[in-house]
Amino acid sequence: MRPIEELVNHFKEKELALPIWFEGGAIKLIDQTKLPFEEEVCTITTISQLGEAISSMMIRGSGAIGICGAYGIFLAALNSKGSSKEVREAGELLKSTRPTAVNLMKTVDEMVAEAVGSGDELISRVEKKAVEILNRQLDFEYQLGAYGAELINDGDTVMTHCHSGAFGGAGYGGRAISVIRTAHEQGKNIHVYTCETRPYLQGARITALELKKFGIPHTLITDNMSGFCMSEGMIDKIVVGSDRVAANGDLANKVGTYMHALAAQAHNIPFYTATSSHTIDFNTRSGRDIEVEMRNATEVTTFKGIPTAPEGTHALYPSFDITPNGLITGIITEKGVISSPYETNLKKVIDKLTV
Ligand code: RI2
Repeated sequence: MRPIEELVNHFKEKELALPIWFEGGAIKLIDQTKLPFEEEVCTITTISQLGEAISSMMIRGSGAIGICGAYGIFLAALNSKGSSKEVREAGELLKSTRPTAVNLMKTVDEMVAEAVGSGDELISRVEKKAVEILNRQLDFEYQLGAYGAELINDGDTVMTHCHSGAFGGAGYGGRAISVIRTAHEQGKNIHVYTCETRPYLQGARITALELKKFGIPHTLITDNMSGFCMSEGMIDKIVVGSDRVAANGDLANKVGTYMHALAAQAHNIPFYTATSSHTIDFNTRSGRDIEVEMRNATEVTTFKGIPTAPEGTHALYPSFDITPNGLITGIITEKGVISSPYETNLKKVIDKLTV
């Protein structure tokens, strides 16, 4: 059995909610557009299929699409019988699928850097790196979950946005749900308000599914209810995921995050992002330098193909927004919770272990 298949079996024994894995010579992934009503497993045998799965958001979540980079480059090495040229080409295709989450770019670059030599030697090097990255991503979730859980008190109501969870990461809880799940597993009595997150509904369809699976009490709200809930004193803390953290601490995350952060500041509610060193990008100076993915606006004017606006209505779909660092109370990482001034404090903590 290949090392990567041994790792997958080990992950499955840990009962992780894997969004993607390697089995029988192919990549398998859960089609997240079908959740929560179907857990359809798709078999991916080519890089173009994987690229389409990422672009169409069959698999999504910055941690999970980062992991696609690991599995994808390994698949390319296998399919090309160890051709460094074809592996490099596969890397460029994967990096072109979605521009905002930095994990994908970083992971692909790490994997392609191992694709030296040729044939079985190249395949073996690439597979070894994939195993290292997959283990690292899961360790991040346990570690950041533990640091973040220290911020959560017994009895807290925690709001989150989008889905920053197991299916969006390495299988324990992604970023935000790793914090929430760890606090719950420590016996803290917490309640989660999850925003539905239009138009893809990551919150209603996937976060609610995971919180139910983990036995964590939760309430679903629409995105435009967050201000009401905060003004009524229903929310004690907010924890969201992250697609890219700039060198100055500005945060790119699902659209709507910025709005929640503004309301949180108005109501003196602590606002945290859960991330990892792998999502902090020192090559991006500030949020102004982060490319926000603009997705097909038909996802706004229809739901599951049913029109929700008059024919021909013009719509807009920025998939992310930028929350300025001044609205962020703390950045939860696998090495602790980093506070402002982020420009200096991020480098102090992360420089030593930037991956
Ligand atoms: P982790 C999602 O974007 C959201 O922005 C969410 O916060 C993040 O990625 C989850 O990833 P999309 O891929 O923070 O659903 O859990 O568009 O890594």
